[in-house]
Amino acid sequence: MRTDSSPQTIYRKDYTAPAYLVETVELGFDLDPDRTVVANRITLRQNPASRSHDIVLHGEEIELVALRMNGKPLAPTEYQVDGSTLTIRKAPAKVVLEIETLCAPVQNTTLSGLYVSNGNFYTQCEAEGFRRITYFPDRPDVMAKYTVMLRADKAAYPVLLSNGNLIEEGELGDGRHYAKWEDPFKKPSYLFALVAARLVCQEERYTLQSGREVLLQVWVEEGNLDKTDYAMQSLKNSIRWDEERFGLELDLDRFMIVAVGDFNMGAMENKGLNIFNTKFVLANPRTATDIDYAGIEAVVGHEYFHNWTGNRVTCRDWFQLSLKEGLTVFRDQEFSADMIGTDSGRAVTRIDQVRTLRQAQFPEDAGPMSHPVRPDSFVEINNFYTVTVYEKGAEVVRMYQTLVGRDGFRKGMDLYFKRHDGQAVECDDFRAAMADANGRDLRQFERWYSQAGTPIVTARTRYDAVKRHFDIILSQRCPASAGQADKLPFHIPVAVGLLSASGKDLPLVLEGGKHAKGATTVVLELTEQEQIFRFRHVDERPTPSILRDFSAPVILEYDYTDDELLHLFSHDSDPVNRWEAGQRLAMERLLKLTAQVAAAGGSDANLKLDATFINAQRAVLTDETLDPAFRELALILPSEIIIAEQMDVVDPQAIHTARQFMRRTIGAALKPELLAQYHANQTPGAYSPDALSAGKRALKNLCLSYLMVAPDMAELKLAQQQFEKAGNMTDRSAALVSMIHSGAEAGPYLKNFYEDFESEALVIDKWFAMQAAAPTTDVAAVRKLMQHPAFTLKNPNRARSLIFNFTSNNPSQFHAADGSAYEFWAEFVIKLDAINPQVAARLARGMDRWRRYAPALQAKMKRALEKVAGRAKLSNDVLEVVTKALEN
Ligand code: B3K
Ligand code: ZN
Repeated sequence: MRTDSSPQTIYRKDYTAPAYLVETVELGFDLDPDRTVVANRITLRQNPASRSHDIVLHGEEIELVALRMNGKPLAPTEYQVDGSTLTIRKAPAKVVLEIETLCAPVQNTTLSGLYVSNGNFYTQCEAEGFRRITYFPDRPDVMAKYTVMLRADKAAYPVLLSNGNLIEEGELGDGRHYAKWEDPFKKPSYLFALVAARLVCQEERYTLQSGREVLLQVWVEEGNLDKTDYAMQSLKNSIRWDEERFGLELDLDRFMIVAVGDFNMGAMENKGLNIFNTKFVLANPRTATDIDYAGIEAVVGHEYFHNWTGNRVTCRDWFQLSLKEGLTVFRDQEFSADMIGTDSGRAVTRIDQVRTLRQAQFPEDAGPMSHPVRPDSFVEINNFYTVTVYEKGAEVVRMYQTLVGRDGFRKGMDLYFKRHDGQAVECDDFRAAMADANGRDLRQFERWYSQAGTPIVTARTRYDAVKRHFDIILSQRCPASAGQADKLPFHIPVAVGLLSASGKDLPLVLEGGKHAKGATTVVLELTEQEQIFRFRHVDERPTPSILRDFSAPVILEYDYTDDELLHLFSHDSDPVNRWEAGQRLAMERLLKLTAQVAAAGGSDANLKLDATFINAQRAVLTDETLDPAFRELALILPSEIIIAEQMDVVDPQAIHTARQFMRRTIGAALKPELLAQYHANQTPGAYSPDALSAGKRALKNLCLSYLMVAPDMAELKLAQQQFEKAGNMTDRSAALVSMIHSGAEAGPYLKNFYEDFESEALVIDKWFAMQAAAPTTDVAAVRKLMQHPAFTLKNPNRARSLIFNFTSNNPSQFHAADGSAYEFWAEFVIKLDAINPQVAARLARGMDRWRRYAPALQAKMKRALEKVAGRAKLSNDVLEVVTKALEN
């Protein structure tokens, strides 16, 4: 909680090297929920790179019991405590500090530091949680070797885990026992972890490609051992993949994953002891959907890949967060794509990434919390674990690969590790490794790290039939963002292909280009404000396919005609652009329909959808040469949030009405085809989460949702039967969602679902989430759901399932004209802030785009923001978000 009046802003430019480096850390824990004693013995030595002799330690919400330097107790006059820092001035060059502190894990509802979940102890230290455990120079550029002694009651906490290797364990008498762990690798404090719990594990000995054997464990609460197979399989796949793709081997003899039900985010890459939200570990066909399975694979991979990108090479300071996160997201994306293995499967993962960017990152880049991939300042670092740092950061890493090729990228990675293994470095060091390993000048590329905002690339084309030239003229601009009025040109790779009238790719001859003969996609490098690219020997006016595979995180403007888009939608060999053409066709129409609804006072009575569009949808739906997964993506209309981003003044109800009209019209017009595909894409037999089966289920369930927009008796029956007969959670929950969304009486089915899964927390989260996001659920209904005995604000998954799904995924209800949902938002930001500031700050972000709404809504949103901002007791986390939202 804020104690002083104004929160402090930290600037990247103010970085100074630590005055002291830590060599070894010995931690002793006497674990007790109410009163845990932490003994910490650190050896420090003055850092020759610094001139200061002041030892600066961080500590928060802990009670200092004893402090000794080089064996002698320090009197309170020999050090200063100021807020959360403890300073020992003019210390000797070599120092041993012995620090004893107390904390109360059971009272720690922030889930940062040492806390209790369902009676067990867990830690979360990134970014600055270690200081809630003991006094320490809690900054990522201080890397040290750790030895950890854990002592606890044996009956209550039979399992004692920490980083690295178990070197000793035994009994202490009076029912207590101990375990001593040693991590052979130097690490920053944010990677420290301990678990003391009643847990069971699935374990396996696994042989690395080098022949070395390692022990893999997945730890869960009793009763969940039937849900660990997929996480274990994903872990083994990750280990293998990193060996094969990047030559990176697991450096430990033991690697553990622990699942915990109360967790602020997805998972945490603590060295050798990854701690996971149960959501990204536990799965069996009965309880988990295809999306859950894919999430487990991605997050297990992500945390495992951090072992090299993040742990072995870490960040110098938190401004460099994307150095590890952007790179590791890119790695997990590539891993998931390689696991599917087919080109079309890879494209489906790419399309999903583009959707995430548009749904969440582009709005962030255009809103009050906009920041560069490498931010220049922050108040609370936890607010900067964002889609910009993660997903846009991954796009930036992907662009290196696009520019230097896959082999070149590997060379860059190799050089990066050769130079920086064991170090804490900057984003610039990664860029330098990529440049040097490939003999490329990547200086201008730095602007992707320093400039915020989504660049807009505008394309124009001209064809000279006589000279047989086709020119693509690309220009770029980037809108002003918070604190950055003018932007310099970015280095943008724009992958391009040209389609003939018959829909075939033309072989390309780019003037001055160095591409292979006969290439049908080339990467244009846009580095100036405007550039002309000329293709020669072009026999007919082609249809350009620009930004293939979404080669850069930009908004592409090109005046496509409907005919060109239809041509691309049926022929583009690049699946991402093929999908994109469909999205453009839909978006144009959705925007027009939305305007018509608004003009008609909200009515959809006179709306029309052209046959051309419906026929194009029909063609994709029934094209058996296309993967079901691709067809599903091609048929999903842009979300209400993505539509909103295209409008100067957002009218959420009109958007919803227009989109629903479009879905209803497609559902009615394509009824026979939807039904046929529904039946053709069944997946009988044992459930398997593989991409082909998941794609079939996705397409089938999309068909069902279209049929259920305005269902007749037969369609209702279809959904009910699917619900009753489903052999897996994907089909069961899809059927239930389609019923809830149709407005049909879903009550008995909801009840049945709840009773079946009452003891499965993750499924009950789904139960809340599907109701919260239904356009038929208003704020009153959400408040009623909050009265349900299964609801609690204290568990982040539960709070997110109901509150966040309502405020973020139910725009037409969240923006109800009377502003009642905004009041609800303010109330729960405040309530959550008292429990868990990190979770509260995420909820606070829900009002970021308030300036884009009609004046009447804006005024109500502003009032809600001011209500939160005006609270006397507010965390820095929430304060930063609402202050920035209210700033001009
Ligand atoms: N590194 C952690 C995120 C920590 C968030 C701290 N507020 C998970 C990840 O990105 O792998
Ligand atoms: Zn990460």
